[in-house]
Amino acid sequence: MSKKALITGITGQDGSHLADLLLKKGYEVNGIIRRASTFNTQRLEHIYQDPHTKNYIFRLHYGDLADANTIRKLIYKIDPDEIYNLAAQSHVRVSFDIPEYTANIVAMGTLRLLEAIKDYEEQTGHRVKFYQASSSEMYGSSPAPQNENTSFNPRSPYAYSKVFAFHCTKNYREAYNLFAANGILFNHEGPRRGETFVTRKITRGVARILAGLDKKIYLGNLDAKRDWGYAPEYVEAMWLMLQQPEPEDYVIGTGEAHSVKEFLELAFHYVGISNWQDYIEIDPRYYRPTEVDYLVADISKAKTKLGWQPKTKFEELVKIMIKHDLELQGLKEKAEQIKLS
Ligand code: NAP
Ligand code: F7E
Repeated sequence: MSKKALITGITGQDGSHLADLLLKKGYEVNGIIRRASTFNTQRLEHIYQDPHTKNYIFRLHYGDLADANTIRKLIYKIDPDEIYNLAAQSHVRVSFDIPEYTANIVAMGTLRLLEAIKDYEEQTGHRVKFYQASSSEMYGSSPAPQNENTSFNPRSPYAYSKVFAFHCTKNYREAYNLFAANGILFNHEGPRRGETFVTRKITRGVARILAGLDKKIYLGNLDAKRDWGYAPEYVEAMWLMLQQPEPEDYVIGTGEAHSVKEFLELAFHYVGISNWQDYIEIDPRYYRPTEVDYLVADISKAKTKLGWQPKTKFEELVKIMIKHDLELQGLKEKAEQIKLS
């Protein structure tokens, strides 16, 4: 019998990569999707299965983390071995505009899931492993490098909601013996990254400028430093956390930090433009009321205990993303000039 996984947030960047990974490992993959007025499964098109397919192993179910009743019913219906909670209003800047909604999904949504799992385990005796998508944003203003012992100083509604969810996960592990692990992931990116996060906004913007569609990219704070890794490698770490004998919390990152400005310079450099300043305008609307200046991971624990380490370096990540966005704009020749290692 193949293992069954349930992924919340399966239509997102990480959810789609995790679905790829678990299908390759032979899992039956179940995902929760929200009802939308247009298709929202673009990142899943390559693995989508019609429900009438024989041996249907990729199953999508309607649900929402705001809806405890449906979540509970889905857990009973699917009977999963592993649950990965990746669903979130995940945009930090937007969380200042919609704090209550962000907390409802990110904080309370996690609590709803954990309560449903606890109840399900008590009723059925079936042990379910739970992964919580915690975030480096929880560290906020704590000095870098950050590891599992660094204190949290959240600087946004998104971050304090993730801190709540982190502690819920830990408490359900300690109080009710749930197999519940937090992955504290630093920024991870790639061609499937949402278009309004800064890395993708830059690579997409550069490609659109070259295609003659835009003249400028409007950005906020260029001085912030982040530890940027490659998303497909990070979902491997999520899976590894649930294969350990005991549930624990792990920091995942690259151990290297770069500023937004460095990302910009490199993205323009790969398409042969050195006067990148001419194409950038600072728009204060992208500033955050409280910013996180400097995040960089200390991944000693993940290296030792999970045997995990990142493979894709910063320069390669920028190349992968810019190449992809050039291809999307039909700039085939330009894309071919960028050679990946
Ligand atoms: P993402 O691309 O923004 O995907 C978020 C997912 O959550 C989407 O599938 C979205 O569905 C779903 N979702 C949003 N609100 C929901 C709700 N009310 N009920 C059910 N589903 C809902 O995020 P990501 O980059 O893949 O990140 C995955 C998780 O890791 C998130 O929890 C994020 O906060 C966390 N995280 C991300 C990073 C990173 O660098 N990427 C780092 C640390 C932690 P729609 O497609 O319908 O919008
Ligand atoms: O911002 C600056 C911005 O929105 C990175 C999420 O996945 O990673 C992500 O959160 C930096 C910030 O990512 C623009 O001020 C400048 O300093 O790409 P971002 P994030 O806030 O780090 C963490 C780990 C998560 O958990 C989150 O879910 O870039 N910045 N100009 C800008 N950022 C955006 N979005 N847009 C700009 O125009």
